[in-house]
Amino acid sequence: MLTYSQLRALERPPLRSAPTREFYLHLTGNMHQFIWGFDGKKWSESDMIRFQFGERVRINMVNDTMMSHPIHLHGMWMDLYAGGNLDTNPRKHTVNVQPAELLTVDITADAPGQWAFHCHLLYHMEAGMFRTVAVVRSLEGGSIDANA
Ligand SMILES: [Cu+2]
Repeated sequence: MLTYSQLRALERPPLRSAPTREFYLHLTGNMHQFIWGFDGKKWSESDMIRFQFGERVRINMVNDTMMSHPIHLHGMWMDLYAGGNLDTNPRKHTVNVQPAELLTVDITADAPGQWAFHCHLLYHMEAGMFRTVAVVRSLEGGSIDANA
């Protein structure tokens, strides 16, 4: 079986560097009750995920469910972390996270504003597996400036 660790970028995309911040995001849900979300919360219960404009951030996605989830980020690339070679890690807009898998992506927050971040199975998205990513000037707080 082919895996993401076998994928290589043909040429080095721009803006590659090591992340300066990272966090874990759990993909959560229940097939029987049809509840889906991130970190045990559906979208309406959750806060925005904030990126600081220009930062390089790592998300460690942990799939706690028994289904695979194609996780899609609008507006920015996700560089698959495939062993630390920043030259050849492929970049994707959607990554498929398998059951019980830890999948790591690095993102350059180069797109000010608010972006959708969600499971691309639309019935999971509608059940709550959706977060808003806000690329802001400062992580210190203050109002969300859509123009960062
Ligand atoms: Cu899903």
